[in-house]
Amino acid sequence: MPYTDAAAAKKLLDARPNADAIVTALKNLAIETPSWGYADTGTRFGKFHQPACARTMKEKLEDAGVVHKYAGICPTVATHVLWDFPNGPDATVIDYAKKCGIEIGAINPNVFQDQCYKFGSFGNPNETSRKQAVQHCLDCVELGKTMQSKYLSLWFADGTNYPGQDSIRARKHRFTEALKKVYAAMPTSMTMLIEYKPFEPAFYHTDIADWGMAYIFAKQAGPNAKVLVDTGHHYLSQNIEQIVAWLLDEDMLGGFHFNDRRYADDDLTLGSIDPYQIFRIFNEIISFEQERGKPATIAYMVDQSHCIKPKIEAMLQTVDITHQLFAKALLVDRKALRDAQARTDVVGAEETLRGAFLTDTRPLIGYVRQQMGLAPDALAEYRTSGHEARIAKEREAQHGSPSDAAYA
Ligand code: AFD
Ligand code: MN
Ligand code: MN
Repeated sequence: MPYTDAAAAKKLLDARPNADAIVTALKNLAIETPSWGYADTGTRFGKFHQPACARTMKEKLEDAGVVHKYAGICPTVATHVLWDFPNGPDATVIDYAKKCGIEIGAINPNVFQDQCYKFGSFGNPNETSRKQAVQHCLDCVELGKTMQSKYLSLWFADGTNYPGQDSIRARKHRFTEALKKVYAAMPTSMTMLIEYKPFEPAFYHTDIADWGMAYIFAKQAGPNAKVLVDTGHHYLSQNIEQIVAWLLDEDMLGGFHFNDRRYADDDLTLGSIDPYQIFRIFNEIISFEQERGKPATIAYMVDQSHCIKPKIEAMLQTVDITHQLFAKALLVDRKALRDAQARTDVVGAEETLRGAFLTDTRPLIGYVRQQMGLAPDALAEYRTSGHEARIAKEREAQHGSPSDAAYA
């Protein structure tokens, strides 16, 4: 059992002069899970029900609390305003979250579902739609204050589907104006995260399509606006760790939405397709932090909502692989890497990096988790708990199973 292999964990740590720092970093890693990752979802062609899924905000908070109970490193839950607070701010959510052992994290406005957003939100040529979108975001800032949230996390579906449909530059100017208005309403305790995405649902151009556009909008808005990197929001050939390195160096990396993809924004569980890429991202972060001598302020958040896996199990998988890959990046021998680079010893440098990636860090995760008073293997512990079957029975009895019509 890799997670309980104490000898392997000891061997790994004994070989590192910074063993204590590695263990501390692994204990302090905090990953925010998304409320929408616990509710029923599907594909663009239909929703698929899971009996154990969360139907209410309380159940989403309960599920996020269960993930934190088993994972131990997921103390906050990101909220999606229209889905989680359909009737506006609800201060009881804070207390219930605390009762579930977690706190409210990022506030995600929703300016992509109402009919008035058919041609966009901040970028819409129709002023009334733009005003509604700005007002919703201003309401979200107030909600964030009530929820004592540190982050206003903005993603826009805005763009066009056909050449000539609208002026790309006019839309850029509309975004600048709207973002500045929302930014001005934020308390200094809040950070605006601006998320980019190359395409979908817009298929000719997306108004915030890449990191450069998000960077410019953030710079225009103010010092508490940063870029949010969703790992699924890149073309297949893009070097994401290079983007991360630049944003870190410019102090413009606000956070991540973790998920994996084979083709597009598939929202698969992290590391299920390309774990090496996520390791390389963490390698850039850890080398930056070690060179600077202090941790960067980065919001590590999950953004997945696949309908094929049980929701809580999928979340525990993502959190566990994040912990493992983060540990691998912590194991990189930075001095040996720098020396090999300085000698242009390409193979030596690559083997130094790749050797850390190929190291099985499950024994180390198991050791750290036991130090935290947790079972060595969170997923195995959860899967044998019977929790999924229990809440499926309770929730179906309470809410019934939605008819297909409910998902039309
Ligand atoms: C969709 C978008 C984007 C956003 C998320 C939550 O592509 O990633 O962050 O929904 O609103 O996945
Ligand atoms: Mn996202
Ligand atoms: Mn996405």
